[in-house]
Amino acid sequence: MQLEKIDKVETLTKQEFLKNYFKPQKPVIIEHFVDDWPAIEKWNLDYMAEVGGDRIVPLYDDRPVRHDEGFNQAHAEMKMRDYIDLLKKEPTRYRIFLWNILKEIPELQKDFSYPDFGLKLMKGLPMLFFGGEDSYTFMHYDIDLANIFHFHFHGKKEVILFDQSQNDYLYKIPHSLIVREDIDFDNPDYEKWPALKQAKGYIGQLEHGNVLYMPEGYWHYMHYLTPGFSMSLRAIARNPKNLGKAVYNVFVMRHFDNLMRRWKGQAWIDAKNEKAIIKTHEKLGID
Ligand SMILES: O=C(O)CCC(=O)C(=O)O
Ligand SMILES: [Fe+2]
Repeated sequence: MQLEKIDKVETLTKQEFLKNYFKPQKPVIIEHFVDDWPAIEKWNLDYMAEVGGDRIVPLYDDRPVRHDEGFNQAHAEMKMRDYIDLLKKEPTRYRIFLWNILKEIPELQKDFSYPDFGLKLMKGLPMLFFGGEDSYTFMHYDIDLANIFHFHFHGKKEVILFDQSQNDYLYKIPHSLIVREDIDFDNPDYEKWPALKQAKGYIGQLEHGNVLYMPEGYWHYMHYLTPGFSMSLRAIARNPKNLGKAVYNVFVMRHFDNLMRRWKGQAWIDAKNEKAIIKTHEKLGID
């Protein structure tokens, strides 16, 4: 993989953001865009345990997708307080993924506002993500191919990104939003995954209070270097091609895949995993 460092800036104006990053669809990390948010002072793991301690949270580990589990179905549950104790005590694979904070802990709304990047942010959809030391979120892109603003809190997280033009090199699983789950993006085995050598992407590290802009449909892999959590805000895809893909994913792909899982069972998942390799190697003339 050829990974270029994601641009990191202290801050920038809306005009600079639109011209240098949104228009060319290029990622950027802004270190101090939301320094006026109360969240910058307040949000850490202890505070989350204080305000959300009794909530039951859905947890995900890194087990491979199985046919008998629904789309994004959780693997375990725990009280938020117990989960945060676990995060602080030891490395854990358990992550919280796509948790709607406005719905779950409405008082957290007071701690942030919707910043002006010159794009219309979707209100009511701020999602929270938590991870333990050394846990990672599998390489994927979001179903709606949105522009994502990803705010990080508490610890450090490393991100690897690819745009949609890299799909041929990533061992993408057909009818899904993921790539082969046995690829270790921190240390890829090029003997096994030779196409990855040709993939061109980005890498960067997020620290407390930083915001990462991920352009439309960007693939993202996130490795929590320490326990921590993040919030994503999103703006709908503007590129008609991406919007078309989003509509297809939401209304066709997801249902088709669920149907096939029910009909063919694990054989469907296994066949897709195999196809990911065959198709990638075929396209690139690798045997
Ligand atoms: O930070 C994570 O664990 C995943 C974030 C993510 O997938 C997103 O913001 O869309
Ligand atoms: Fe995502």
